Amino acid sequence: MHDAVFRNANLATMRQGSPYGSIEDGVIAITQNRISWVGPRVEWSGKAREEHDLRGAWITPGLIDCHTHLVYAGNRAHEFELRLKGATYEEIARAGGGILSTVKATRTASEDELFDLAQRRVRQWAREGATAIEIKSGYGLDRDTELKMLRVARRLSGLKVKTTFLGAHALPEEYQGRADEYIDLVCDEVLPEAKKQGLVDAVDAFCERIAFTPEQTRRVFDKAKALGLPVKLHADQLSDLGGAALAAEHRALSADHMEFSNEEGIGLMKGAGTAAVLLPGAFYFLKEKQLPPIDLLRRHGVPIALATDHNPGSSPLSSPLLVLNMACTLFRLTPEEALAGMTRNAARALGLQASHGTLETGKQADLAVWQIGAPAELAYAIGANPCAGVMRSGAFRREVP
Ligand code: DI6
Ligand code: FE
Repeated sequence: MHDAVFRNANLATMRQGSPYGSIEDGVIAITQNRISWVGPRVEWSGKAREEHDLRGAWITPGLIDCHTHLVYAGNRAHEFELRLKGATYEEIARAGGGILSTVKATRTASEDELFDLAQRRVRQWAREGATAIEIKSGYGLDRDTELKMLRVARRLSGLKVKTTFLGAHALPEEYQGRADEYIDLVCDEVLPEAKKQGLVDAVDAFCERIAFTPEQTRRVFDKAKALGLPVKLHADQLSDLGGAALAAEHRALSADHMEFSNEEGIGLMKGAGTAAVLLPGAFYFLKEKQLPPIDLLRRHGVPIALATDHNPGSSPLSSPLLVLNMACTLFRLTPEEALAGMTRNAARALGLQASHGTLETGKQADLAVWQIGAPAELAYAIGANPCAGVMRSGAFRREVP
């Protein structure tokens, strides 16, 4: 006997093998927060305590946003104005604006203020069918504020949250000219404490001309490894520093951005099981010209995930559905690749592939219900929201908060 069954639904299971892994006129059953049966109606003969008629709606795995910087205070609308007058993102960062201006606001904000801001943001993801989100620290750049950000991320409700420690995001003002000493602080003090307090699921770094060198990134990754934490990398966003190869060398869960990544690095990623996370929101908002190497990723069979990169500087984007559309219009992904990017492959980029990202027996019952006629509509529409509800851990909510 199953706990609940959803009938009269079309299922985009996102299993590999057929387009969207789709099952029209399908049935999905849930028992103890897990998918206990999934398949076509004609093969279903089970019984369930609760029955729901979905009247032809589509069900997909809940969307997963695998790269965000969602906890912060303030905003950077003023820098947007400066950029529209011709300043570049790198120039603003070098002049002490950019990430460091968000660091100031985030250090000043109380933990409860940060929590209220983040909790309000998170609701928008749930409204658009997301059931899981990754959130990075990195706007504290000191021990107390990094820990504060991670505690806030852990307190959020409504979505499953994976936290990532991004202490190596930018060099704080008080360490100007002493980047290696700052990396000492990150490795010797902040990261071990965050780990000890149970606040970290993975470790990330920004390897870039305006941030940290490959050598400094290596030190952070070695420390993460010593603490038993998986790594990911902001790789080759603005220039090719060999980020893709560096991520692969450390068997990273993902290399993210990748606009300037080279083929050698991409080949190594395949061997290391490292996913690519593409971030069309940042590409769009910074008016980047260099497209990520989509064809190379396809040719080498590297799984492509997508995410909002939500942050106040380079991607103030709060819509997972718009990411699907942008991935198709800007990066020429197919709507199916886009949906895989925010389900199956996003789960991989977070190390959640055993429990999330597809509709399969045994996986967590995290799913989204959509009023659409075909799954391609999710990537096609701009600004529409056909989400009729989400289910997380087996609890269905028609009225998403
Ligand atoms: N790359 C990005 O796109 C964000 N962080 C990063 O390393 C930008 C963060 C910001 O501008 O506040
Ligand atoms: Fe980012």
